Amino acid sequence: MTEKTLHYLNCTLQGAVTVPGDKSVSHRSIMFGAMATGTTTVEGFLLGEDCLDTIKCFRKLGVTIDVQGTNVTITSPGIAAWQEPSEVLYTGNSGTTTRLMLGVLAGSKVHSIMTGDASIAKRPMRRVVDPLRLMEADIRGRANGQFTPLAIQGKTLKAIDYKMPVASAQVKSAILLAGLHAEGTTIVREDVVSRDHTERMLRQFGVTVATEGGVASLAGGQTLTATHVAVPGDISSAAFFLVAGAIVPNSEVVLDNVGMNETRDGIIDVLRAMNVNLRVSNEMNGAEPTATLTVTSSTLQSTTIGGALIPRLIDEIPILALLATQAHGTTIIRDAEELKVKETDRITAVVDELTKLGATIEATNDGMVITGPTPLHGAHLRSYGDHRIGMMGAIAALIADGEVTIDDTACIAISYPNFFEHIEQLTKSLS
Ligand code: SPQ
Repeated sequence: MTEKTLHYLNCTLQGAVTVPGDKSVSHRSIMFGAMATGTTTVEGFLLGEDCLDTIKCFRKLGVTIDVQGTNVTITSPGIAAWQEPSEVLYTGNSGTTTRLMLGVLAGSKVHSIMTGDASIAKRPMRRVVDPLRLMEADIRGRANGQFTPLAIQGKTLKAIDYKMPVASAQVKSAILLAGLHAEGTTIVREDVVSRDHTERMLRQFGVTVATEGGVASLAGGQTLTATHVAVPGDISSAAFFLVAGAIVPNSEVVLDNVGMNETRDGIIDVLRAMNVNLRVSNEMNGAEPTATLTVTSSTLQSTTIGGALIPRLIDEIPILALLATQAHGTTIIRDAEELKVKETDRITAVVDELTKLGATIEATNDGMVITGPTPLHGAHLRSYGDHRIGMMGAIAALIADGEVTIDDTACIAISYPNFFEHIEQLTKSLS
């Protein structure tokens, strides 16, 4: 636990920062590089704790992974030659590691046991275990596989045609990755397309994946070919400085190389709807599209966030709730009940912590209602060990009239290790 007290007097944000690599893409680069035979190279890798835990898991499977700054080299004998781990695979705080690895390990040739931290121990795993069991996966775990620790005996699987009950890229990815080791063609159907990094990156590794509308499918028996992966900046990390630039008076913040995958960029639509001054430039179309984003402070207006937009910005809702406290009118966030099963219950956490700062905010069953603009004052906040709640509190401190203390800021290193350095870099005191 690292308590931090923040007090910014009349500050403004000026300058440019490069946000760290995308967490979702970084995890997948290690997993896919480990599944492929040979040497995969990764640039722009996120050195966040979650992704470092993914690396440690694969080292225990006999994969050689060398980290030099944000460049990573993965040398693997291929999934068919992984060694059976003699130790438990520890997935830390990472839902992505735990859920995607379930799909990968279920189709491997090894027996393994996975467990994570106290937050992971409470997050639901049946959403992945159930479809994998339909594929004949052999997975045992606490509460019949709902919670970690989970034991997985790898084997050849059977393809399924699966209609997703929740919008979740983790569930979709686990099924598709298991489908690589299944007899037949695995099909996943979604009402709204969740983030598609798995489909895009599998293609980079030479796998044929069909995607049309909300349907993704692949034939079993395909192997991955080692390649090079360029990780874009994480739009979920950029979100904190996009909002900071919008709410701190007289600010201009430039963020380059931000991932602009259309299944992830819902925040851009919301910023525009809320009248944020945002410029998108230098657009690049690689395997993952990127752009430079420039934001300047402005008069904000309320909006409604719900429906198909939710999967495109689910991780940005805590920081968008803070933005809404500074907007004129009532912002409604709905259809976001998935927030309750993230690192913590993010509906309760956001409402409780923003209330302590003086916001007018109420929780609903599937989101929250925020009325603004409200001046924020100092408070003693909790992060609940959730990186995104911790960062929301720190950005709130930039506009709070008084000291903001956050009980545990160490968790921020899960996705944004140099977050406070970037705040330092951008803040200029006017007093
Ligand atoms: O990995 P983890 O802990 O689940 O991380 C979070 C986050 O806020 O960083 C969610 F708590 O991101 C998920 C995201 O919410 C990462 C992810 C992925 O990489 O596939 C998909 C989303 O989760 P889900 O449950 O909708 O599939």
